[in-house]
Amino acid sequence: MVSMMRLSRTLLAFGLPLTTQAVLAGYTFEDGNLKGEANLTAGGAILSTRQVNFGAGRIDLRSRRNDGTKIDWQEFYLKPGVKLEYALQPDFSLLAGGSLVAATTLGDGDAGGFTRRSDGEVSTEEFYGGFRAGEWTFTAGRQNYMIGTGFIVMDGDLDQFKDGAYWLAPRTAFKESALLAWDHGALKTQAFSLRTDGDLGDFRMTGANLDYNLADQVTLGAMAMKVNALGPKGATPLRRDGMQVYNVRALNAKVPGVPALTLNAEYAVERGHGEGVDYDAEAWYAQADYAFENVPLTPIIGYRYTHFSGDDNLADNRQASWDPLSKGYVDWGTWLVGDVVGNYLLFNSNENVQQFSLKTHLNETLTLGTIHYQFWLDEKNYMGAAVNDRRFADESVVFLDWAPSRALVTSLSYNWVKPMAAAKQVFGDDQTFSALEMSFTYRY
Ligand SMILES: [Ca+2]
Ligand SMILES: [Ca+2]
Repeated sequence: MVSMMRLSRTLLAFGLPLTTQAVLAGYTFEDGNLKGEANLTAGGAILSTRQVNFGAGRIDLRSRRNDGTKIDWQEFYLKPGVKLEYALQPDFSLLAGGSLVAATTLGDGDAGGFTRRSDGEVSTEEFYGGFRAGEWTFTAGRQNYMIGTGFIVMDGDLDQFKDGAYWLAPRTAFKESALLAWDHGALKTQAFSLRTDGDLGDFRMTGANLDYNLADQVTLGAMAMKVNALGPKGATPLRRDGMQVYNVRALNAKVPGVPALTLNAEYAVERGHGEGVDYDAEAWYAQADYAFENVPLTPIIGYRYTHFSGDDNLADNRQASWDPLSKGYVDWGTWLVGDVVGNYLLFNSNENVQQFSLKTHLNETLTLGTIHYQFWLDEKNYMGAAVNDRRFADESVVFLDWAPSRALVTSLSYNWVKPMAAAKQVFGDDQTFSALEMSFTYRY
């Protein structure tokens, strides 16, 4: 379907719909019944972090070595792709597509210890075939798929270790997947079966999703799926075999008489049992954004509260921690909650977050924004260790996104995190963990 990554950060900033990315067709060609597109995406980032882990230092996840508090690194990737459609009849076409990702990490490796200087490789990203018959589409293989805003299902591949480019995260495709979609105007529904990569825990999600656009006033959605763990038992901290996930959402809701106000909300539960535990977790958010269209710089102010349940008893047979499964990334804070906290410290489980945002448009191509996040643990434990206080940290970011053309998107940001009681206790330090980030994405 669509792959957003950091490209869409600015598209969303300009209030363009997600489908705008379809406009970014690369080199297109048509020959009789065959039409296709070849495209190339290139991305790069230069990152500089200080007082990593609040002064406790960066821990390499593989060697457990502490590499100090000053971590600087660079990431690059290239992603060439091709899409083909061959019409056998006016209403029936064969479809095929594929792409490669070549990524690398240079310098000290990322601040979370997920990648090192030498990490990076070339691998197949998408590779699928299928057909379109009227309003029906069937595709199978390696492909991208996203539900809603990527709250639960979007990124099927965790970019870590030998993948390289942890922060840019160019890999998102699901493996050994099948997708049957019915696109009937305002009503869109899909049946899916998707396998994630081993870094994410190697599991399969099988279910169905439905979206209904109600007169452009709100898009209502619902999803139900089952999770099967395919990797070795105990390979991930959270168990998930046999889990059932149910999700309802209302996105881009307009309030009658208040066109400047946009509301978004979603609610999800994880139920069922397997691997000796009962699943009993929940996650939800509610967000309001207000756009001042007639004020200089057309500011948009926003507030969001997000809850990812935690587990008050890690020793019993009830797993109450929300499992983020294959959450994705579409824009600042969604669903990488805090560029520092979300990348290196908390991963959408056992977490409550208040988010205050302000975005302004300096001109057609420049967006200046700021976001302030306040983090609490939902239950008094962090990665399995007990803590005395729920208040975890505050993160702030100031970002400048520059999109001189539809093809090129660049971003400069400064992010800083102040530890609160829980983070101070966990890391034994109280410095401000900061990150200066510069990145670009170019798509032909
Ligand atoms: Ca990824
Ligand atoms: Ca429990």
